[in-house]
Amino acid sequence: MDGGFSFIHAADLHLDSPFRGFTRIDYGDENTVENVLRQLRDCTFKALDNIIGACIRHRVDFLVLAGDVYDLADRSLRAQLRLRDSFGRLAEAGISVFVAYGNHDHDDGFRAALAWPDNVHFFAAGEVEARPVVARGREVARVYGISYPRRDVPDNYASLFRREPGVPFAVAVLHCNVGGNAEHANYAPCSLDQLAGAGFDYWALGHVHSRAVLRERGPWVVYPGNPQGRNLRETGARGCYLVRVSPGGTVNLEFLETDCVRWERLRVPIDGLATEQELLDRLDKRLTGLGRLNGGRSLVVRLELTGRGPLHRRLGYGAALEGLLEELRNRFAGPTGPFVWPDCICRNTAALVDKETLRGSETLLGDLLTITRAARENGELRDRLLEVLAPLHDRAARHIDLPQGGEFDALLEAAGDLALDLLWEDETA
Ligand SMILES: [Mn+2]
Repeated sequence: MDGGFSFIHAADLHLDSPFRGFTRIDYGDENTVENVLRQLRDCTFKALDNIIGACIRHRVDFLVLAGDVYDLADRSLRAQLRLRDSFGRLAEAGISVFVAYGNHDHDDGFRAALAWPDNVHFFAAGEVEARPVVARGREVARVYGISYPRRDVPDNYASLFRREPGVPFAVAVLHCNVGGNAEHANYAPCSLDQLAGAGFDYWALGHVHSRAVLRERGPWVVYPGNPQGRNLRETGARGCYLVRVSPGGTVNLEFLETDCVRWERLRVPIDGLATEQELLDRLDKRLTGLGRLNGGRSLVVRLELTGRGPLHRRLGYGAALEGLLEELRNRFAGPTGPFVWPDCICRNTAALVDKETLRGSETLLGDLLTITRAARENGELRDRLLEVLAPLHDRAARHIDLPQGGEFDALLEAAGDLALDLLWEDETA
């Protein structure tokens, strides 16, 4: 890039993650299970390979890793050796590497004594360091960063960053929680306003595993997310950002997918299906479609059956769900190659109930349906319900609003259905 430059921003590699959540492997051919487990064991490393490959292919000037490179502070030797070899490939290509450690790989943990190539800089713990990036004979950028000295960092590390005069483009590398994201530990807390006003051009963040561009330009504030999902909370495409900076300083971001095994959730309704064969056909179609959508990548899929129909009761007999699971695994995974692996099937279905006929009947269920309807249509009863709910709501007011109008109707309907399904199971079991 004449006059401009580029870099790749990644974070939260969690190399050598153990995949503890993945335990449901009890149905499936032994060699197939081994193939699935092997790919899961290797996928954080494969994602690293993909990042390195992208650096070389796009001829970037440097790579930034913003914390949690390793999964544990006691870094596995395997992970350290793989990382060193990967950085060696970048050294041969003349690409610099800047690494800041986060809460998972803080400075207090075990570290093997290895010789790292000269192109790599690990930021010191507890203080901000600055390193120039020189390309084609001049400094194109300066990279600032800080590592965690221990796991818990309650300090506002962002306040330690100071841009020096005369820096052409300033990148700040920090593992932190911006704006008190409740899904992640509140380490190195800071606010978006604070980052926006600190005088840098690009905040290369880590810690939050879902990618998010918190701010575009003036400055860019970016979480790339983790390059490889590790459990069902980390679904969908994962990767890193390729950041191109034009000679005039204009920044352009491109998301690059780097994950090898992808996690997905799939909801399949049983409505309108009468037989197990029809359900299998529907599941086959949906899983085939999902595999195609994800470019033939290996997938771990949590299947959820929803809706109403006669299959609800049939699937409750014996080990019907286990049988389905085994059949699907045999169809979609083998001893080699990419797989689509349903890790379990949740049955959140309900029986088909003819509500109108039931409502007219002199039964407990009939009464329940009559009361549910009255709660929606009778103003007095409705007000009384809202009164009863008010003190409950006071306690949760910070988290939810009191339901209004149509929302309240929908809740009443859902509550009535839930009560009906629970009683219906009891009565017909
Ligand atoms: Mn992390």
